[in-house]
Amino acid sequence: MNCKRLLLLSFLTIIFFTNSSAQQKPNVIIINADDLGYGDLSCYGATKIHTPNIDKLAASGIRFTNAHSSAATCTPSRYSLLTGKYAWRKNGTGILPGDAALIIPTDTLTLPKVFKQAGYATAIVGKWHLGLGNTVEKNWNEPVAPGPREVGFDYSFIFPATADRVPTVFLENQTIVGLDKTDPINVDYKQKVGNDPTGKENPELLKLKSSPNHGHDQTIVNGIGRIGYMTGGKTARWTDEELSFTFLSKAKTFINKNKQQPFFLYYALNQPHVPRMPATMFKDTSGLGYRGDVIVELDWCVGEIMKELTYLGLNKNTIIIFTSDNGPVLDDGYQDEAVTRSNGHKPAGPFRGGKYSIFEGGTRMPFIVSWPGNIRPGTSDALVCQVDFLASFAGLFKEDITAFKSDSKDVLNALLGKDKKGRNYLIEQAGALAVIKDNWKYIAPNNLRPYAELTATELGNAPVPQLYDLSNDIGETNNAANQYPEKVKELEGLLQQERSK
Ligand code: NG6
Ligand code: CA
Repeated sequence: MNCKRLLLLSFLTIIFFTNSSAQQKPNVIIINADDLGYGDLSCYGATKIHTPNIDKLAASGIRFTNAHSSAATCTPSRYSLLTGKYAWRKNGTGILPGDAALIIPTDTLTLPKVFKQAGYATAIVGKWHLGLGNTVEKNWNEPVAPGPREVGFDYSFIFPATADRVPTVFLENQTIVGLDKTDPINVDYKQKVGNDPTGKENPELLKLKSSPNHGHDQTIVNGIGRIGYMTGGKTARWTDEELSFTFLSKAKTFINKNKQQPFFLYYALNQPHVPRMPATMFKDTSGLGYRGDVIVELDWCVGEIMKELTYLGLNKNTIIIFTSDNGPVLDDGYQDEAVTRSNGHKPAGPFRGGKYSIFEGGTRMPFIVSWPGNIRPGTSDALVCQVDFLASFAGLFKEDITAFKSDSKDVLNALLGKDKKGRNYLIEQAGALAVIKDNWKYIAPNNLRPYAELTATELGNAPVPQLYDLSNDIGETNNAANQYPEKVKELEGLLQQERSK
């Protein structure tokens, strides 16, 4: 062989190996919906709502029936997903206002950092709600740090908190998008700033009225009253009807840019969180009002991502995990007909309670893992939690995280359908804490209110120990604590042990 041919051959070999080793690592997309319940998808038994794209994802993967978020509200749930730690161990991890400081320490290992160490490009597109910057007071008109980048995301396109909290703007790589510097943004959660109309003073300007006594009557943006006050930044404010398209297009761009190398995308959808304001093409498509319509919209977004992966030839080498951050709620602050038009739809499926609740409705999540060609489709009742992503992917990449103190368990085999059990037990968090182990569920006694009037939620709190045998009482209606004192003791012991860690 002459010298030139040898050179060419070695060059081709290098290209081949670089490419093939990159190809071997699967891309990972975690799609996290906001306030979507176990019963909100047709593949989980919904009959009044149709979610054909997510159903297709489920049919190509594993549909979990005993999978959980670690908390029944957004901030602690998302904190756990990204840090691998239970949020109840740390103060200040409750639902954050839109001007909060970052609550994830920048020197801790996180899920995106696990991917980065394995050579992945990482991104978050969607809802953040974990705080930004080091302080509450901050200049929103300059790049804000620390934030997603310091937590491990190479690229971020987010909104800071929730769709019902100011500032109602997007940040790309921690800089507000489309801001006119001559009209600076000012945000305040204590008092009104500037002269923007508020829902309280100018209800006649609202296109979506807030529910009585829920608040959501401060600064009006796009005809919707929000929590918190803001002024300025008129060109940067979002239009709610475009939220899903904006996030979807940024997610697709990230996928396209990184199609040649392994990537991790955390796609944090905001549907069906309030305010529910679907794009026009989805209005009145579900028959259940805007809550149903934004679920149809969410399903469409998932379908578009799947189509894009197929178009790029990445569908076989991409793991998609679809789940939600906490259970469902109908009236969470706006008069959007979610209650009056629910038509018998059961957003939490067979479970009791919902968002905010320590009953299963609060944290038992829709949860689908798809990896075409690599996992056998089916259902699994293995006990898994979003807090486990960190250790499971570290396991996949053979990263040694033994020195890292966390609550995350390597349940990779369960996620891939090879293990039917999952974790031994799990601590769930709402106001109170609960333990779920085998088919038993124990809720620690507490003095919190049992019922939230505003959202009509059974919170699951009681001053006495509660024990439910989920094998024949999935709806947690029959407290069996007196019947099984030993079981109560065992599970209370586990809880104490976890608390003292
Ligand atoms: C609550 C809001 C609710 C929602 C929730 C956060 C009131 C009365 N209700 O405090 O509308 O924004 O916070 O939801 O203010 S979460 O999914 O981000 O946790
Ligand atoms: Ca939520």
